[in-house]
Amino acid sequence: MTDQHDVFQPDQSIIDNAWVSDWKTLEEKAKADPVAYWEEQARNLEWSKPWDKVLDDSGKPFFKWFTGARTNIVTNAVDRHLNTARRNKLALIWVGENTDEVRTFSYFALNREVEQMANVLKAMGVRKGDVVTIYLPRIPEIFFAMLACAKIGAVHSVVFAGYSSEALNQRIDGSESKVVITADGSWINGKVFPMKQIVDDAVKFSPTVENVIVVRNTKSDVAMDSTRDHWYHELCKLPIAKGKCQTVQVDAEDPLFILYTSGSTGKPKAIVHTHGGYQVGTYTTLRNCFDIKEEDRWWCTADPGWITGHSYLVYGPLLNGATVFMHEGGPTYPYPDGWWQLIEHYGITSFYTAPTAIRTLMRFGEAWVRKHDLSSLRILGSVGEPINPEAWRWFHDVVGNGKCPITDTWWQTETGMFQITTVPAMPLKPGAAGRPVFGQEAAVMDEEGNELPPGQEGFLVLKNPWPSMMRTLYKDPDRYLDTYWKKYPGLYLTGDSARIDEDGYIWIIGRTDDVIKVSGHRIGTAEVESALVSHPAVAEAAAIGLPHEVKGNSIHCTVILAQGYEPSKQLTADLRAHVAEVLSPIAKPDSFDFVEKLPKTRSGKIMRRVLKARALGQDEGDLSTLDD
Ligand code: 6R9
Repeated sequence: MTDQHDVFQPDQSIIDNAWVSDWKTLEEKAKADPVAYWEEQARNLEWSKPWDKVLDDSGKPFFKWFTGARTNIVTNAVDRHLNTARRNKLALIWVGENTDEVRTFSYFALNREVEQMANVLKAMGVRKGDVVTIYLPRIPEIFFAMLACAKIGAVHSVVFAGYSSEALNQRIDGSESKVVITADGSWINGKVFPMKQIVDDAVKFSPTVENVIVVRNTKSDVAMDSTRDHWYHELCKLPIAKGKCQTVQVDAEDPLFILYTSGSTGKPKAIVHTHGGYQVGTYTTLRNCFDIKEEDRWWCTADPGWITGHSYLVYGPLLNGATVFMHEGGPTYPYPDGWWQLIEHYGITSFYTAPTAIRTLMRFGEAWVRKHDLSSLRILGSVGEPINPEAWRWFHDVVGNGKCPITDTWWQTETGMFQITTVPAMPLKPGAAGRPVFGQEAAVMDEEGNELPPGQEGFLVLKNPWPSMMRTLYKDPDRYLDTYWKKYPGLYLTGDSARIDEDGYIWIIGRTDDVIKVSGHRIGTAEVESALVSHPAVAEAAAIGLPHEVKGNSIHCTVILAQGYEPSKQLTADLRAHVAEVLSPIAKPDSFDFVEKLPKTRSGKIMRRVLKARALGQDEGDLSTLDD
């Protein structure tokens, strides 16, 4: 089957002004020698010692990049700008949920803040290689904290500010953090989310945490343990916080951060990324695919707690010397034109968001958008899940006024940078993610390991290593091998299904494993199930994703109740609240079925396919492996 969809051709002026105009030539060149391509890109950044080897694949699939080189991502994201006129341009514009609250930082000021936070961490005994857990909302301090860790060679582990205490506890313990950086609370639609209280519950049983740094944000009352907790603004007054702080030069392969993400089991995976390759990957892809220039005002709406926030809110734009815009609030509070108002007011040029946000805003109608002058926009972007053609067209026609290319970016926490996307000079197909990035090749495979021809759906794999690939799973190299490299030796298994069309454009269908994307958030069904069975009323539970008009997927749970419990509206509400409390409000199930029995194979595996068919009222298909 070929795809007879619309194709949007970019305007000649976009092609002429882009970093990458002749994309076909560059694609061919990078394909012929990916390692040489990446070496050329790496030369755009500073290294205090050059590499001996660009790619060391001797221990594959534990690939190493730029071995022997010394660098630090902060040298490139902050320090090098200080020696140029860029030192006085804005690095960060921050607007609170209450949009009267605005804080701005030039590169010079950003550096001062990062030095201060780094000095504090050093005074607390944080050393190279130590992991620091960061549990902060979308406020400037999350930039300072991440960059401060990187600056002194410590490893940050950012935990999304919506996770609950058990999930946070699991991530703190897994990384053995001695220091946690948090805030008193965060604003969500006018209400305070009690972050400090969640941290208190999370660290109660953490054997490793010695210090908790608390940023004052919502000014709410919080309990402070005088032996463990410190207000950040008080620490900043101390002599320990003052003075210069050198950026430590680290090995290119030294870890920069770990980031937990959901997989097929209840235990989240801690993805490891390094300084050298990650900076090359994020710098290059943002430059090519969003044509980012230093005069751009770049707004990525993702939370820094996810990979999109790491790569394309914090590191990528700063590496490119752009101005980053960050907003604490969501898309519809207090009115559904808050975001459009901000684009107009701050002259945003590049706007990168998620299909779920677009679909949410679309429902409020065009008038909210048309009220605002969005003519500063020159490029739009999408990430997190497939964008349906209808949402694509609305984004393109209404938000972009028909003149901005949309860069749909397919990638993962594991890949660190875009893998399948477009550059602005390429023709666009609404609903297709695009082509493998320069230096990458992708294929679609069948169960037996054969590459499938164009048009056929199968398992999406990536063929070439790339600089910002994860290096391993923290303290779990075997799981790294099993999850990503075992099914098709030599090929990276993405976990997604896709098809490739005749023109080489890739259409992503969705996850093939027990991971669901709900409003762009990655949630493991096993995490939801283990949260459910920790409730006394639940004997057994199975969670699946069902298509949802706005969220992309919704979470549907089939539950066997414990003896003595009956299904009721109240119980459903209790179970939803329970999942929100032990895992996260983002993982709240949308619907429940209460049953006596779950469909299982003879070996005891839940047949999710059958649950899905039942929930959707479809044919249950082949039931020969069902246990009875
Ligand atoms: C960046 C990010 C990764 C999974 C991935 C895929 C889905 C991400 C997408 C997309 C279609 C896109 N995904 N971007 N699907 N089109 N543009 O989202 O990372 O949270 O690790 O999720 O998200 O299923 O495998 P992460």
